[in-house]
Amino acid sequence: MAGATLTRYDIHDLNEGKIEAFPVENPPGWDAISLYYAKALQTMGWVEPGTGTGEPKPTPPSQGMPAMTQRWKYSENPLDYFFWAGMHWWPGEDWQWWRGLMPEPLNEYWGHCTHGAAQVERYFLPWHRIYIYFYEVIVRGHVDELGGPDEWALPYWNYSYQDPDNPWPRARLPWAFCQETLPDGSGNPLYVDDVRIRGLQPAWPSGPQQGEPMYLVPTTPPYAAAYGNAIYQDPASESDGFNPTLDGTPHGMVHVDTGTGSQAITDTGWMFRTQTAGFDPIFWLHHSQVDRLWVGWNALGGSNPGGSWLTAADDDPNLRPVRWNFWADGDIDNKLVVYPGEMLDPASLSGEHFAYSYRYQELPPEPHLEIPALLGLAEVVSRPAARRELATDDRGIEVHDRPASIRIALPDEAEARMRAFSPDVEEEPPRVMLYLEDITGADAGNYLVYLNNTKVDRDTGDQVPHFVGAFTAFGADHHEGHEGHGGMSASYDITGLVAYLRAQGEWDPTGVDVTIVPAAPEGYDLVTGPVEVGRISIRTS
Ligand SMILES: [Cu+2]
Repeated sequence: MAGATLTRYDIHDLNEGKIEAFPVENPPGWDAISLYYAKALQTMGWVEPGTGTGEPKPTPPSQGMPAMTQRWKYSENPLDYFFWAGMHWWPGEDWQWWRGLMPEPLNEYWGHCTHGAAQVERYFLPWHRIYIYFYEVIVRGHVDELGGPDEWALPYWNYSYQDPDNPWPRARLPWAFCQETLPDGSGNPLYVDDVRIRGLQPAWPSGPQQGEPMYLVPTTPPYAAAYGNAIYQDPASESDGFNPTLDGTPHGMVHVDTGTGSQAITDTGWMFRTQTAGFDPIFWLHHSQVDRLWVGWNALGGSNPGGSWLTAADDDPNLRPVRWNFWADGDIDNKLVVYPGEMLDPASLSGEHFAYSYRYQELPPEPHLEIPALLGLAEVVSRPAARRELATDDRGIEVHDRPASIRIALPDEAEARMRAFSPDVEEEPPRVMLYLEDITGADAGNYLVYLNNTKVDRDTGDQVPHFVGAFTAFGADHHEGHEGHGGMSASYDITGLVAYLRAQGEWDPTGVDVTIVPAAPEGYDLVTGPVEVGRISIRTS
């Protein structure tokens, strides 16, 4: 395969027989890519439900979550699934009550995913790219031994698929993840019917919608916010980086919804926590999609940063270690050290580490940014960064299961700085950004943000013009307590919204109402914990 370029396919298209190279007899059904993925996992230490020994048993006392060893054989061998899932995060690393249960010595290759604090956050996209690439290499080895397709590559779960007639049709689990058995009658490792492991099920198992198909909630899959992000804008570091907004939306949002059934049906699905996410086999298709969104963002002009940190990064003593160790052959002694700078263009990988390059079946379309278009504003992407502080509120706001609002006072100078928004002023309006910082909450979920509308509820979604965007607390527990970082942050370009509110007479020059609502449907008890946003600020260019 040296020099070859593999294609990563949309798994829904594969299951529906739309990819000719991998025909399906009675669509939706088993195509060779999905089937051999499932077969490979059977050989990578999958444990038939109900037959696991649960040894060792790192079951946390309060979560009610089944031990990972009930589904995956514990293994420190890079040919096995448990090893790769543990590389993302091994719960023993920071959960003291699990640590004692870990065989000694703690495996040094586990627990290195990158989410959260700025210095780690900049590695979020590249670390996961390298991680799933070498996982794909290992799975390809198993597929080859099983006599599967030579062109096997990791599919992607295209939950962000856009179809105006059928919104988010792929925001359901892929068909192959909804089948209890493979065609030969053996168990399907992709299928998980235990809501304590995976909250998103083929159908609602209980509650008012019991039996109906389960989808990610509509505000979870969109990627428009991430595509509007020109550079890294974490105010804590102010350094350029890779598209950090992708980490939150849709990446973290999808983790929360998949783990918790949109925060409604379980409290402990594996995808909900970074510590356990890698143990759900949907994880890899989710990250294949995130990687595809990165490729698509680059294709639309989003630029990657440069700098020596891309080829020299390794353990930083001040942070949870970021490591670049991977394996291509299952031999623990044949460690490959691959840095982010070596994989910035996955379509042309070269050098001894890479057996092949890869591409995606297709890239996502350019998203539609409605409000700026409506107002005829210039494309916000090319605008200068908004770093001049206009208003900051450090009181903090805690959001439980109901909407919560806070009023941010605007200074007298606000009106002068906003004057260009008036219809009779010719100059271009400033770019206006809303920052939410110090977002904490170890078991918190997804939230939606609105400006100047305190009447919204959990069913409002993005259906009012006051909708700003979403944020997730996924990963927030990762770096609570790290020096200088009280939590995660989210930022939104509200230039168009401010213009809209002024045009509608809904802009008050003395203050702005920020309302935060859990992104979970009404009618269900919210299973995620409260979130706290410690600091809210508005900045202009
Ligand atoms: Cu992830």
